[in-house]
Amino acid sequence: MGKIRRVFVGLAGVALLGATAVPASASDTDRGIYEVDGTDAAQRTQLVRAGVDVLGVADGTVTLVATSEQARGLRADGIDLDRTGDFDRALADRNPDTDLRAAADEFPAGDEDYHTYTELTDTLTTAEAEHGDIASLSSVGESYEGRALHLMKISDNVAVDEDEPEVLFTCNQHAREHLTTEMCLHIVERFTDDYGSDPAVTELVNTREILVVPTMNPDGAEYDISGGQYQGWRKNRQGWDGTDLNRNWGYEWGCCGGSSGWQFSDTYRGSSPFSAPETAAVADFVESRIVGGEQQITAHLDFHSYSELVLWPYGYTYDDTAEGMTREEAERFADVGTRMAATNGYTPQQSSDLYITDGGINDWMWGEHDIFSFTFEMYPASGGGMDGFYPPDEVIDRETTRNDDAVDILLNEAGI
Ligand code: 7B0
Ligand code: CA
Ligand code: CA
Ligand code: CA
Ligand code: ZN
Repeated sequence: MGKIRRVFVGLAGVALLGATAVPASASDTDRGIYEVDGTDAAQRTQLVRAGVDVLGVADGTVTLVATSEQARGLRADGIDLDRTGDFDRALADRNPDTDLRAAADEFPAGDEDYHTYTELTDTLTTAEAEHGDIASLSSVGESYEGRALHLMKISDNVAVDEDEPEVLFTCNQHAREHLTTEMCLHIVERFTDDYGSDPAVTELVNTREILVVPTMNPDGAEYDISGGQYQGWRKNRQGWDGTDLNRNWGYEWGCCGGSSGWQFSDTYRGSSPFSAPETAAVADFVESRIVGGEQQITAHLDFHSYSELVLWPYGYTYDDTAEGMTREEAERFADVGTRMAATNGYTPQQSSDLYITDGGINDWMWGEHDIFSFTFEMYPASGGGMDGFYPPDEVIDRETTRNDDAVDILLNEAGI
C-alpha cells in the first residue's frame, strides 16, 4: 500500500470501523510477521476479529501479519505474540534483486513457470483449440478492471447441455495464492490431455460436466506481481483498498465477526453481499445452472493456499449442525473430506475449526444451493510467513498432481 493512501487509512478507518476491528492509524505503517503457538479455534477467531492478516495455521501455531498497534492490543488481551520478522523485509527477501526484476507482465525472476493472466488466457485458448470436442472456453463475466473471468467446460458432447452432474472448480479468490491458479490449470490440462488414454479421466469426462474458473481475481493477481516483485496482496482491486472476495458471498454475510466492515482490513467484506463484480459473476453463473427448478451443479471445490487443509461448511458457526445442515449431511462432509485428505496428506476439518469466517464461498454454495462444497488450502503446511504464498515454481507439478485423487473422489461423489 502506498504511503499517501495509508494516510486515509486512519480517517476512513474510523468512520467505517466495525465494533471489533482495530484501525491502523496514519503512523501505523510498521507491519510485522508474528507467530502465536498453541491456539484453539476461539483464539484464532479472536485474532481474526482483531483485524490481523492470518497467513497460515499449522498444529495450532498461527502465522500472521499485524501492525505494531494491533500487536500491542493483542498482547494487552493476553495473547502471546512472537515477532519473527518484518512484513516488508519478508517480501524483500523473497523478491529478486532489483537488477534481476522481470518485466511487469511476468512473474519475478526464477518463477516464470507461473502463469500471468495473459499466459493463462493463451494456455486456455490453446487447450480449447486442441480439444474442441471436449473443451469449451467462455467466461462468467468480467473483473472490476474488465478482465474476462474465464470458464472452461470439459465434457463429452461439450456443446450440448447434457443431463450429467456438473462440478465446479474455482481458484485464486485471493490474489497472492498463485499456486491455486496452477491447480485449476492442471485440472484443465489433465482432463483434456489425458482424455482417451487414461481410463479414469475418460470415464469422468464422459459422465460429468467439469466447470473450471482458474482465476476469480485476475486484477489482484496481476497487481500482486506488478513490477516483477511480489506485493503480498490478498483482495480484489475495487474501491479504496479492495474487497476480500471470500467474505463477500451472500449467505449469513457479515453475521458473525468472521469478516471486517473496515475497508482497509484484509478481510473487508465489501459494502453489501456480492458488491464485488467477481463474486457476483460467479454467483450469477451458479444461479444460471438452475434448470427446470433443479441446480445442476452438485459439487464444488475452491482452492486456496496455504496450510494443507481440507475444509467444509459451515464457516460462520462452530456448530456442526445448523439451519440447512443436518447431522447426516455434516457426516457426509466429514466422511468425504477425510477420504480426500487421506489421498493428499492434508488435514481435514470443518471450516470454523480454523477460525470463524462469514460470507465465505462454501457457506453460500451449500447454504443457498445444496452444492457439496469444499475448500482446499494447498502447500505448504507451514513455514515462511509470506513465503508460504510464493513457493518456487519447481513445486507446481508435484503440488498440483498431489490433488488428482482427491479431485477424482469429488467428481465421483458428484454422481451420488
Ligand atoms: C479464508 O488463508 C476459507 C475457509 C472456507 N470458508 C479459508 C481461507 O478465506 O480465510 N483461508 S486463506 O485466506 N486462504
Ligand atoms: Ca524457479
Ligand atoms: Ca457430456
Ligand atoms: Ca448439464
Ligand atoms: Zn485464500
